[in-house]
Amino acid sequence: MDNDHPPVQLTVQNHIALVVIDNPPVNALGVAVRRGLQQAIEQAQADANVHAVLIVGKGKAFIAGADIREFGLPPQAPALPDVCNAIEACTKPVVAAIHGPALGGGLEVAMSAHYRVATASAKLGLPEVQLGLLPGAGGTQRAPRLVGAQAALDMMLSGRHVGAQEALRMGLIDHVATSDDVQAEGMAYVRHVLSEGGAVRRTRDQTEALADQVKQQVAIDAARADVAKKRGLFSPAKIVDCVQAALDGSFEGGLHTERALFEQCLASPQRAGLIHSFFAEREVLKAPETKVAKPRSIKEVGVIGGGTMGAGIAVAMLDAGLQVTMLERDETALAQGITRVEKVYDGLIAKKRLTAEGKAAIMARLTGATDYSALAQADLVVEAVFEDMAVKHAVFKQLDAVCKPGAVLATNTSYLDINEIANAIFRPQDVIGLHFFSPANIMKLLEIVVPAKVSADVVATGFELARLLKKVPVRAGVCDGFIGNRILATYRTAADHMMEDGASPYEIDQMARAFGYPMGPYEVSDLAGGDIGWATRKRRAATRDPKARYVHIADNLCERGWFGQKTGRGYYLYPNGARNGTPDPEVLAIVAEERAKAGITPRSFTAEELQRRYLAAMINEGAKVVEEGIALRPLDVDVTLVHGYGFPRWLGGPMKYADMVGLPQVLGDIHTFALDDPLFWQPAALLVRLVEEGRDFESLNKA
Ligand code: T1G
Repeated sequence: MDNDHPPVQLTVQNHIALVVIDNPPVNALGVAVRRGLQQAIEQAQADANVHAVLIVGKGKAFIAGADIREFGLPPQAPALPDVCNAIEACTKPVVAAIHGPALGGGLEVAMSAHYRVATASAKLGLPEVQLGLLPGAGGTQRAPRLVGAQAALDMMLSGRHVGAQEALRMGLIDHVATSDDVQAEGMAYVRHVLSEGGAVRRTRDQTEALADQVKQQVAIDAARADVAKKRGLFSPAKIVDCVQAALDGSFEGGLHTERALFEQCLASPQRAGLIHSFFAEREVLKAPETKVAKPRSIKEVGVIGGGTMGAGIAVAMLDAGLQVTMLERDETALAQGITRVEKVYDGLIAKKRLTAEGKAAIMARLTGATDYSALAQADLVVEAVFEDMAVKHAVFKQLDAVCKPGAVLATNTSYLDINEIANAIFRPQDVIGLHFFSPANIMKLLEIVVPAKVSADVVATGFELARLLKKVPVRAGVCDGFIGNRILATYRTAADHMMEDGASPYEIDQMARAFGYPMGPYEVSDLAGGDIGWATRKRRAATRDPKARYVHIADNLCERGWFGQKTGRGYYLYPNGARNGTPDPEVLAIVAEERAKAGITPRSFTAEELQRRYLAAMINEGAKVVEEGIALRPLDVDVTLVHGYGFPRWLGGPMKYADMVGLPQVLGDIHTFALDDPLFWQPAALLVRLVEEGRDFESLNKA
């Protein structure tokens, strides 16, 4: 912070102390801002010429919250709770005028003021729970006193943003401004307060919203029961405890409880994981090409293929407001593709999340075609046709002939060599991989696969498309499986090895769920369809290392047509189309049979060993993917596994998790496991080097 640009400026105008927070880009409450705020309040308090105080934020936000980068570092005074208490203790009325985000500590500052006014652009919220934390500057005590336990718990447990009108209705603010001039509106409201006598209305003294103790307790009990149902996160239950303290005890007592529980959340690995995810999800947007090239315009897009993937991609494009042409080989297939799109919107209508008119307006932007000439004006075309190189070549040959110059030509292939596709046409510079995940209109991850000859502005266009589609983009290099599927293949193989060595598929799935995955690898296989992995194994058979261990169990099930949910059985039984599978004794007999064929005497595994092997394989392959430049940084692997493969976001991703466990331990595990399979457990050179140098994966994220 340079001195001639202090992050908090105080001027006095007509007896009103104007406190402007100016800490770009979002007025985060770093230590300099906290000091500046505290000094401003002290100065206003001491100045007899000052009759009232107005706090506003400069730029696009009131205050976005505490400076998230400070967490995990030694705390620096003044602590935010003390700043908030000082604001509240001012003997002159303090008004907070809010525009844009007032989040976390930002809203806590506003709630410690005596009055709040907001413009239409205001976004008020207490999203600390999304960082593994809780409002730690009085928010858990002041919010219930303003809006009651129910509304306060809803805000704190969801982290959602509340607009100005809803905030007014809740009692969170006192007035909605009629213009966007937040400073003028704030000044007008201060004059209104002074004209009404200028009372100092301390939030800690508000009791009305908590008056009906029975009703408040019912809300707290309901929230506690709801939190108990949701596994995984640590801080929600602590938030409920804080609101209980607000109901039961004194304000100071409640602050004491809040501080103690905030410290517990701060110390939790979930805070480290979630904050890592917060920044990683922003870092992945900054691919090198996006810094040197502007994206091409995207208004009209073409989707080739109306199957599950093609229809899902078409819905994602339609949801982004784009004009979409779906191309299929004939009218029958086209009709089926359009029906798949319609079914998605009919489902939303059934859930009352879309009206029939809304659906009609969306479908009006979808055009069907069976002739490539319909794509002549498309700005971008993505193909989602059969995963066969000859088919891809035929599609791109047509696109090369028909599409306008500068059209971006994308493939959704999940493993084929995109360089080979690009080199087969006359404009390889326009070819890129856009790897969507099924269901493509739901899954957030979009791997943007960068072939050798693609131009930088086409890569930038891929990132722009991700922004339009509200996807999480990760830049990936070309290899079999790019980032996610390549790592998945490795940790799935590790699971198969453990299954053949003595663990049941059900124990392995249970381990993954206990770690925080929504499903284990065999449940995932049954959901996606075992035939997909089977096709991959058959494809790779010719090039598979004959010395590599190969487990036949999955093939054995597939040869019986046991693909999973879609065939009524896979690793689990799904009687009468049940969604939740039940373990199948016949599968266990097949596993035993395959063990015998392989000459293996089964042994038992502890849940901990299952987890360490599963994660060591994932981390080791992730290190290889970074080492080879397929992923730019370890954080790109983290974002991929979190947003495409169910890795628990509160642990930050496999590479962040490895840093938290300690790379020496991970490498030690790999060396131990290599004793019985040196080929599969070859340690990544990058991992070995980092351990030798005493560094971690995070050190590569910063580079
Ligand atoms: N601290 C530090 N940096 C932040 C930040 C924060 N709170 N919020 C945003 N940034 C950075 C972000 O990394 C990015 O940096 C740039 O600002 C623009 O962000 C004690 C404990 C405010 C809605 O959780 O939700 O208060 O990439 O790309 O899309 O009780 O940022 O440019 O280098 O997201 O316009 C609670 C988090 C903190 C709000 C703006 N507050 N931020 O969205 O821009 S904990 C939050 C957001 C706390 C107290 C507790 C969003 C936004 P770079 P952006 P945006």
